[in-house]
Amino acid sequence: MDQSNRYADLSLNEEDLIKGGKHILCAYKMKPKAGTGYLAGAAHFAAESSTGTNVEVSTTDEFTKGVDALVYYIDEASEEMRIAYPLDLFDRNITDGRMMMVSFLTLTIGNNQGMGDIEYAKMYDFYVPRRAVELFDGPAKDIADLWRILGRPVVDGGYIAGTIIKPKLGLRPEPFAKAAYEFWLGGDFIKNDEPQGNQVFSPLRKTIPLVYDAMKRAMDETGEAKLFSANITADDHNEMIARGEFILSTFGPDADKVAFLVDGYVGGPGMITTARRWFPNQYLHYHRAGHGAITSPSAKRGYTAYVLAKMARLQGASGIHVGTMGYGKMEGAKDDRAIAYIIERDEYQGPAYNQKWYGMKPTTPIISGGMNALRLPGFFENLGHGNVINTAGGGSYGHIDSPAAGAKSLRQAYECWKAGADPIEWAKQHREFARAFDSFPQDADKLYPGWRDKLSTHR
Ligand code: CAP
Ligand code: MG
Repeated sequence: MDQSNRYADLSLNEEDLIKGGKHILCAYKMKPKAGTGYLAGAAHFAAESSTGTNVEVSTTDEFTKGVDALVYYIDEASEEMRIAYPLDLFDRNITDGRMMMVSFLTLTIGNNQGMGDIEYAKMYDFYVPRRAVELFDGPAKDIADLWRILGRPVVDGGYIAGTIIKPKLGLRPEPFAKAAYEFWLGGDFIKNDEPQGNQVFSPLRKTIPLVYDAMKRAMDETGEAKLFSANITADDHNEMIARGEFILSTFGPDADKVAFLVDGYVGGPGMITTARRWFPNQYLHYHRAGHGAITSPSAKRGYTAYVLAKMARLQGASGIHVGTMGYGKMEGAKDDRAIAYIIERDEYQGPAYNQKWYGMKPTTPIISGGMNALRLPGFFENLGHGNVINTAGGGSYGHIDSPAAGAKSLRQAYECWKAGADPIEWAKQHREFARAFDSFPQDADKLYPGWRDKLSTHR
């Protein structure tokens, strides 16, 4: 059934829709199944994403039609489809009237992902009007709060050298805390790896006190504040609260140095909001493990990593992993810079929409995945700044001298970029950075050909 007479209005003007401020706009790459006309497929997509189904129903009235989602732009050649969703379609809390991300997802990227007449559709950008920005929580804490704790300027406080306790799993409490202590002797920030929690061989109630003890000893020895991002991911809301409260009570006077890590993609929006609303004093660290299933360029359905990051900021993530833009081990490309820019700036022109954030706190780009000191200078050059949290697991615990040397090599790499120095020349004056060449010789060969001879007397 062709529903384009109801669910499409190609006379609508995008600028007018934005000026009107009463619609969320979504841009998709969509291809209908063979035999389905492009506009007909798009209209059915909009119907299933708002007020319709595959047939007319007798209960529809004029009011209903007033909240129809409407296809307002298509270009079959580029598989471009844009839909305007009336703000009133989206569910609101009965407790405080706020909007909720699960409703955005269930409408704009819900049933429409499995329709019989749609080959695929993937959201690559969306626009929220000012009113929607006002109605989402946004971040409670941001990188300025971390820079303050670290004794840095709260504007452009720069690079936060971090790691992930490795191996990913298998450390019992004592070796876990030892690994933390050894990194903190040189670095700023440690996170649980995304699956680390309360495994039977590393009970959280035993591990966390030892981690706090390690933090205190490292702070005493270095005279520097340290940060820990503790994973509180759990299916059960009450379990998350129990973990968070135990961790905060354990860290006691240093609880402000604890961020909470949530595996937000696999956990879903509810898990993020549980952390955001129950622990508003803690930096909320959004790990996106699993996102590649739909954000990968090889995936034709779902949404992009850019969309994921934008949703995370609206939800209140203080920081989210944005990938390594082709410099690390995970999928990525240089122009993934956009994923950082959309969450850290107060306005940004994305792939389809210009988004203003009206002062909503920024979300920190968290850079992780195969990074080490050798890969960082090129990364910073591409991004254009270093106001990020970098968590390098292999890049720290794989340094041949020590985790602390690994941490120092990361910071030295940042300072090398900031100074605009040649990394080989910089390595001659910075031992831990030089030893990163020996630690990761394959990277060194690829990134700095001839390094062995040039650094022969400096390692
Ligand atoms: C990195 C990491 C990160 C992923 C996340 C891992 O470890 O801890 O979870 O990189 O990817 O488990 O692989 P390494 P992204 O530093 O040892 O690679 O940041 O792209 O979501
Ligand atoms: Mg990990």
